[in-house]
Amino acid sequence: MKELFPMIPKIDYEGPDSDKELAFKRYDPEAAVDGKTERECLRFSMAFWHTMTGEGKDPFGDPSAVRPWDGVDDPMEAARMRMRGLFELTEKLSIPYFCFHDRDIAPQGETLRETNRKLDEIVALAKELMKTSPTRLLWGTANMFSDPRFMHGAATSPDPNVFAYAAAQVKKAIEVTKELGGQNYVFWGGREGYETLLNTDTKREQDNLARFFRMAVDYAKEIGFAGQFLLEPKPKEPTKHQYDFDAAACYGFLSEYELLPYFKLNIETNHATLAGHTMQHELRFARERGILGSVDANQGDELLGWDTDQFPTNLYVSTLMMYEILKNGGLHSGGLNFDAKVRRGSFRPEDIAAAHIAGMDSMARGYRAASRMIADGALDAPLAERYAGWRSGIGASIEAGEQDFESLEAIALDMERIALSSGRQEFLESVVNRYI
Ligand code: XUL
Ligand code: CO
Repeated sequence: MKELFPMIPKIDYEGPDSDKELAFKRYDPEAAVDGKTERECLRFSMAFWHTMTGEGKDPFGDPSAVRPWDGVDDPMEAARMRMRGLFELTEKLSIPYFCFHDRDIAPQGETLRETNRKLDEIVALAKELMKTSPTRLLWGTANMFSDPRFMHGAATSPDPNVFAYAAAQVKKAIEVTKELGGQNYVFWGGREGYETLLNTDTKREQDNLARFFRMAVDYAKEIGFAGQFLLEPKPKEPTKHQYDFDAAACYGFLSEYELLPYFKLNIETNHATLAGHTMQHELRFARERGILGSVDANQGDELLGWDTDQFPTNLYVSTLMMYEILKNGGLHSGGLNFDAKVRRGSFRPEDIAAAHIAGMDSMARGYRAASRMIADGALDAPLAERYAGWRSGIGASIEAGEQDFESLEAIALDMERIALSSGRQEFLESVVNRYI
């Protein structure tokens, strides 16, 4: 088949000294680590919406991206080209997975029935391409935020007809995710949130959201979809307040509605920072509760307060991310999905490759630094030392449940001044720097 991106070659690993734009400097897909290849360990994924459907538009500017389907009038032909382009680029870049929303890969029709028909046609093409390609589906999802019908939310809409439409859409999206062997299914809360409390019944909306998730869980069981359901936290944008604010809010919601056994989280770096957290905080919170499922790897801009979805190039962040992921025993069915878009000025097709290379190199470098940090116990030893008091004496007795306020008062009343110990934050930061 004719190449759509002849200007992008198969990307080779050339090592840290390479100055070539289109070459890996750190990510070595075939390198062996713990009996696996780096490709298998890192489980990178390309986001269809940014890389294939994105056009380089912004609120002030028209499409800027130069793509092989420019000028193709038939939306279905453009959709076919995009799907072929996805397989071509993932293979050239040694990216084993991709992710999509239903509406990224195929255009809408007049009715949902017609929309589903178009979707089926593109899904069949993807399935055909998978026969000769190593590229697999990490997760599928439904876009329930672009169409005006979802302006007040989908599962949290005040209009039950919208709830019904959303249910039908997710039903179909789960079916096609299963059809393509998707390993997970993602719910990002689109417009599930509110603009003003003056017109919003927040309790009813969240009850309905839980009801919706319950129906999805039941349907997956009914059709034998064994993929992992993932909830993707985000605090704001597009709504002022998104219900799935951060990992802790998602955990509270899933616990309250007894959905915890069926869901893990898909945590995104830019969403973490929008919530006022570090990515490491979000990953740690999820990991400690056994719900770290997958990652949308990107980054925001320190100076901008919105979801800029840039490719992840910050090595400090990638190292601490990989630290939490490795401590989680990996991401299991999840992966590192580049929910990231090239800047508007990076309009060339080559920029797509360069951006993914930059992201993969950063994550691979973080992965290696974190692996060595863990192997050396570089942070474990100081941590164990800091909490040593809990392993014997009064600490062990408290943790064993043997103490109460009265017994502790008896110990404290005549206690000598407590000897303080340093948190050694700056030293520990220098330890991390040493490994990067
Ligand atoms: C939006 C976002 C989505 C989800 C999938 O901020 O991150 O692209 O990842 O719907
Ligand atoms: Co995302």
